[in-house]
Amino acid sequence: MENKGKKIIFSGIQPSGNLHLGNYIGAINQWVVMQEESSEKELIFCVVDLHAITVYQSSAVLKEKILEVAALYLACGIDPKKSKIFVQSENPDHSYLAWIFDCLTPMGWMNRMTQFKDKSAKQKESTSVGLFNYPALMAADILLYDTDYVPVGEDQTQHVELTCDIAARFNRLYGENFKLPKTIIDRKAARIMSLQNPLTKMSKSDENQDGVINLLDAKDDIAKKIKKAVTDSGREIVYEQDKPAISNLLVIYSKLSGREINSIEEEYRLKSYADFKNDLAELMVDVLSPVQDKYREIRQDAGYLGKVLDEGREFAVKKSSVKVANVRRAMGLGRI
Ligand code: ATP
Ligand code: LTN
Repeated sequence: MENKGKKIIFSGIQPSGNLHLGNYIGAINQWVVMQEESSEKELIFCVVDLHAITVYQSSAVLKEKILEVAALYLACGIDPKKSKIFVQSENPDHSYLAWIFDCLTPMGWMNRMTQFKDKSAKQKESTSVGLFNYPALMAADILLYDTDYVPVGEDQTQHVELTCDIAARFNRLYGENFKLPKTIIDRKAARIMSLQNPLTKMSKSDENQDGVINLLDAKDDIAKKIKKAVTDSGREIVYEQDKPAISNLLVIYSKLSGREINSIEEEYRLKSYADFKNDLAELMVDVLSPVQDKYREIRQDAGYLGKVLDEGREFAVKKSSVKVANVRRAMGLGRI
């Protein structure tokens, strides 16, 4: 399909736990940068609660986390005057189109998804069919809005590629209805690693929370987690392939300060790990404190958050209902 007019950007995060520094650096920060660039675009950010329930969530916690994630989008700099925010399950078109994609996607394509392999290994016998089909719902999220760009961390690139395969298959079988999206990745920030195991990514569902800096962590906890962060053998503060722990800390420092890694290496050439960690903890608190203050302000104003999410839902439903009607017509579904 031809790209006409505004470019459309779509992304989402699951309300399945605490948002952390990996989500911030790898995803939300990119969204804010795109939002502030001058070119004409439509930005849509979703709280993907239907994705979250692919593993069990207690209803009381889920309800709270949906509002927490939405408020954190705003606190991190997503501006409702420039971007739309909505909750996925409030627009039924997502699950409708996901079912259609389930019917269109060969099992073999889904079988290749590495995230399913990783997550199902942790779930064991309680793995749900929904966790397996998860990428079809993600494809629906993206394709409903004629998305051009999907800004995500590296772990999601395979899902966006599958989205393109599903779109192309639909277009071949039923006519051109879907635009093929592109992933947008900030290569240097795409994979922030656990502070306790720099070979695995920082993740909401990590059992060892010492390795995860949450956006709402208290100052003291941030300092403790940085202090405890594992380091590599040797004493140099340098970015090198065989030094994954200190390299990860340097990437985090660079992303939070906006400084190049080599200028940070130069500053700490004659200093110790302890000096570096103290300064990193201070920098992190400086960046996260204003986000936390703004978050508290927004959470106290339920009316404001509700209004932002209502407007987002109205916008989303208006747009997606046209797409779903076209899809039904193309497929011969119902009496449309
Ligand atoms: P879970 O552990 O439940 O899978 P998660 O921490 O991986 O959660 P998601 O909701 O799956 O978080 O991810 C939201 C966004 O944040 C996605 O774009 C994802 O690529 C990005 N992201 C998640 N973790 C990292 C990370 N460690 N580094 C960079 N980006 C990340
Ligand atoms: N699968 C993504 C979350 C997600 C998403 C999307 C991201 C669901 N739908 C659409 C971008 C676009 C994840 O981060 N785990």
